Amino acid sequence: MTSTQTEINIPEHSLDRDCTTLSRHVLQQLQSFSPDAQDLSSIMNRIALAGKLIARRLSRAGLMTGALGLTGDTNVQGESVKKMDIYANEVFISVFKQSGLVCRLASEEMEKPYYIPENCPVGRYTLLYDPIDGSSNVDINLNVGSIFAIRQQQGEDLDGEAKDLLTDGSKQIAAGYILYGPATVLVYTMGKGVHSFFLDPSLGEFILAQENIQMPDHGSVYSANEGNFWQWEDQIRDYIRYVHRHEGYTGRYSGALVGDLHRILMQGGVFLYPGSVDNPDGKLRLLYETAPLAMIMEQAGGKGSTGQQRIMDYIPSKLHQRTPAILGSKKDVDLVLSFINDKGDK
Ligand code: FBP
Repeated sequence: MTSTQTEINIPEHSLDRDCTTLSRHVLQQLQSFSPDAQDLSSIMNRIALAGKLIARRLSRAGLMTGALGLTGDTNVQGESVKKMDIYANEVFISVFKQSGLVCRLASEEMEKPYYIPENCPVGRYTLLYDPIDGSSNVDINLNVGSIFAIRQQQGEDLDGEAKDLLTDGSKQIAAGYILYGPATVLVYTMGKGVHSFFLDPSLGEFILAQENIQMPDHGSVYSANEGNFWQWEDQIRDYIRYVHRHEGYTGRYSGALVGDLHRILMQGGVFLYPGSVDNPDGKLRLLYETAPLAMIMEQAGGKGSTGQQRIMDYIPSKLHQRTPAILGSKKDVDLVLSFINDKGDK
């Protein structure tokens, strides 16, 4: 430092934190600069780019012509498709073109996986994703999210049936979500803790906010669509009656799984989307909704159950397999499970 320069007091930690971008953090997590580590860091960086593009579109959609509303089509889930669902789905595909990273993408909006020819077979990774989670919120400017998981492709998948994806959650190399709320937040795990990043619009970068997040063992929040109450099994209804009759519980349900789970990650509690008489497997999809979020919950000290088994152990029989879901703090998930396994002695 020359004698003429003024000493600028930059707290070491804040500069270092401001420079901890997502791609740098992934390399730190992997403690390696190997080609595989670089690939995973690049994949996460492209997921971040998809998040920035979707956040920008959401922030402007209300002023744009034709950005909101229905397309008039029905997707493989039998749901009416929103224009934002299609936009976001295309964004995830576009950010991986010409990357040599991801050969195959499987999404809630596509019956079959999408293959990026120029990335195959060199790209050994598959991205599974829900481009817009909480679609019922998107046209009324309430919080929505994107959910993702990265898996390694096993075999050549020559018949395009992606059978190698029909395996348990331990095959997820990374998982996470992006919450489009007042701020845009990306939360991810690579099996070494859960970490959150806030999008700094002035930098256009996701910057590290919290590392190794551990959720409380118990929280006051229970999150469920009680409008389905009479379609649920007795045991689930008994659990809801219990939280209604006992102090210290409060209901919170935003209609967007990502928003409800983020609250529970930060404050504790439990989210449940049980099976019902008509839909014993419930509504939520395993490979790009409940399995990625169960990995996040477990890495943060929580749990994810179908009611009968760990969601992470569940082996799907088809790409768009649904599972009942109970996700959240250890003690709160155990309480729900105690009612499910209850033999009438409560
Ligand atoms: P989408 O991915 O199609 O939005 O479906 C998932 C979801 O919207 C979750 O985000 C939410 O928790 C749930 O479905 C709401 O379902 P319901 O309206 O039946 O309560």
